[in-house]
Amino acid sequence: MQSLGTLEDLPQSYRDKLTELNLVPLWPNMRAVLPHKVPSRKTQTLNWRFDKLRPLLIEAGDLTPIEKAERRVLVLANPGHGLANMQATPSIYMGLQLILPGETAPNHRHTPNAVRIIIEGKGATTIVDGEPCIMERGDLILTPSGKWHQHQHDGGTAIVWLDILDLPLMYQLESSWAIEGKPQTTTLERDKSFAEYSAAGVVPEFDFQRASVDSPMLRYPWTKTRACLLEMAQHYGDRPLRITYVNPETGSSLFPSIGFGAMMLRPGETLPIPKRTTACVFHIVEGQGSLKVDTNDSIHWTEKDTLSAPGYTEITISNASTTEPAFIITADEAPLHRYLGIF
Ligand code: GTQ
Repeated sequence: MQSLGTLEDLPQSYRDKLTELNLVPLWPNMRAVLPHKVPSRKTQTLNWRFDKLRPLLIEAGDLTPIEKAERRVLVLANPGHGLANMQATPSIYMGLQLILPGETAPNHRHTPNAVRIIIEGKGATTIVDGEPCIMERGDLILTPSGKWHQHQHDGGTAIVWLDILDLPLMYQLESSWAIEGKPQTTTLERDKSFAEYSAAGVVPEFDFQRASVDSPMLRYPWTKTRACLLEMAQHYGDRPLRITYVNPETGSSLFPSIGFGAMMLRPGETLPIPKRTTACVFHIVEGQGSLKVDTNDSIHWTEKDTLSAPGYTEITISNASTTEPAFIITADEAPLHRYLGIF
């Protein structure tokens, strides 16, 4: 690889004239933006341990009333991207949200797509365009771009969930904005997904119409995903037990930006994840084990932890238990990479 001229090679007077006209010479910066063969990555491998985080989130409940927060969230910020930029990966934002009994996170809508993964607590509902989605451990609740959503909590103890949004991408595109709305009234008794998409290939006889919308299913219950993985384990020999969350009408990813998946690690299993272009995040629903990225030291994880890893790496994920399976939900930027032709 040829070494290129530096900025210092150029006379100061010339550099000043370039700056004056908002011009920059490419060659001193060429290798920074087009590194040889492997991209530079800011995403660091990291575990946001729930046991460390939880007390601070609960403390936020004392320190900041919901009226002063709109959303009471501690953001899982990857230091590689700069903490203030609130990014877990180039396109993924993650945060832990707390709602106390009786509180409502008020109605709003925004351009970023969002998914919540419930971590603990019961009795909360996210109302999405009038559709109330009940929130239980491990469920994925979608609030797609532009849809009104408010969270209300009628349960007896605090509820905590993980928010995953394509906010950094929208922000970079100068397209991230929100508006606040009046409180929603529910137009249904419960979410439509319950009846319309609870079993593949079966729909209610009356009033069902194939949706033409991008996100016909707003709630993906964990109990179904977990049962599916356990069923696969019966028939898959030693093949990887991984599923992808899809739009049930089209088979495409939940969002054009972020793709979601889940995996089960058998007792004692070590799963190599083939090298891919996309950064990835992992949320541990059940179990304990370790994550190894390239030749770095393994990182230990346990239930309710959330981890990140950069793309273009060999990732190995191991279940430390020899008796219990582990269950993990993943999110990555694969749909976007595929669209761009770089996956
Ligand atoms: O619950 O609507 O973590 O709008 C960040 C922005 C959660 C939400 C976040 C949001 C929300």
